[in-house]
Amino acid sequence: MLDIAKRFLCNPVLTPANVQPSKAGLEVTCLLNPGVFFYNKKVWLLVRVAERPAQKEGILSFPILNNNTVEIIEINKSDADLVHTDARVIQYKGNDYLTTLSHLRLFCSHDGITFVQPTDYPLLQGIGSYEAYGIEDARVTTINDTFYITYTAVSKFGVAVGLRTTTNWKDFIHHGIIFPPHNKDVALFEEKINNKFYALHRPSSVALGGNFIWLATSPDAIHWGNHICLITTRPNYWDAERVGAGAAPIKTDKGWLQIYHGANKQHQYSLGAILLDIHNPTIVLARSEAPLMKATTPYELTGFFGDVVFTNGHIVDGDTLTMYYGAADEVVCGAYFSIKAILQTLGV
Ligand code: MAN
Repeated sequence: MLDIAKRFLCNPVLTPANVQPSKAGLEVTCLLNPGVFFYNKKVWLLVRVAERPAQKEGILSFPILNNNTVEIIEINKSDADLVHTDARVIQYKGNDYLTTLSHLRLFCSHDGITFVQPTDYPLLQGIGSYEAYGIEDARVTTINDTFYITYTAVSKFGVAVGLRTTTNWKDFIHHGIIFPPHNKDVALFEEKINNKFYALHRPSSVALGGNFIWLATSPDAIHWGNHICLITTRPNYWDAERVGAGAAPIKTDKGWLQIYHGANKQHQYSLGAILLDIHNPTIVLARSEAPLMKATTPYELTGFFGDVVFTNGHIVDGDTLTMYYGAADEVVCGAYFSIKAILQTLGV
C-alpha cells in the first residue's frame, strides 16, 4: 500500500477532552476537519466542534438551532419511525437530522504542533435557518489579506455552502449561501487565473450522476458560473463512492496540486491528489491511482466514525506540506508530506 504521510509523533493534536463545550448541557463529542491558515506569525486551525447532550439510556438526543438558540430534540430509540444506521445522521418521520451540532472554533500555535484556544476570539456559530443544523468543515483561503471561509451549512433545506469573510477574525461579513443544496467541499484558489476567481465544489446528484468534483469561476468569489465536472468517482477504486476537494490547490511548477478525499462503498475515507493545468485548471493532468494516505493508526481506524482520514486544511512551506486532518471523525491530527514526493506518485 502507498501511504507517504509522515504522521506527527504526538498525534492526535487535539481531542474532545481538550475542549470545553460551548454551552451548559452540551458535551463535545468530536473535533473534526480544521480549516488552516497563517496569521500574526502563527498557525491557526478553525476546528469543527461537534456537540450534543449527554446521552440518556434508551433516548437519542441532539441539538439544533431554532432562531439561533439551541433546542434539544429527544427521540425514543424504540420509536418505529426512527432510522439510525449511520453515527452521523438520523431519519425521523421523513426528516433528516444530524446527531451532533457543529460550530467552528479557533486554535493557534507557534510551532504548528501544540495548539491553544485563544480567549479573545469569537466562535463561529450557525446563523439563520440555512445553518440551523450547524456549520462544518471550513476551508480558509487567504486572498489579498482577506480570509475567505467556505463551509458546509446544514439545515432542513439541505446541505449547502456558506461564505464568511474577515480580515481580523473578530469582525465577519456573512455572505449567505454561495452554492445551494446539495453541495459541499468548496475550495477557493488563492489567486485569480485570467482575472477570474476559481473554486472546486462538490454537488451531489441522487438519481443520475453522483458525488463528483466540479470547477467554477466567478468575478467576485460570491457569484459562481461556468461549472464543469472535473473528476468523477471510479468504480472499484478507493474513491468509488464520493470525491471532494480538500483545502486550496497548491501552486507548483507542474501545475495546481489538489489533495482530495475519496470514499469507497464501505465509507472508508482516504486521501489522494489530482494535478491541474496551471493556466487552465479545467484540464486534469494526473490523478492518484492509489491513496496517498489511508486510515491505518488506531486513532484513524476507531472513533465516532471509524476508518476516516479527511482533510480541508494545510500549510505549505517550500517542499513541505503540513496537513491537518480529522481522524475517525473524532480527533484532529497532523502529517507532513513532501510535495515533490506527491508529484512523483502522479508521474510528474
Ligand atoms: C462527510 C462529512 C465530513 C466527514 C466525512 C466522514 O464528508 O460529514 O465532515 O468527516 O463525511 O464521515
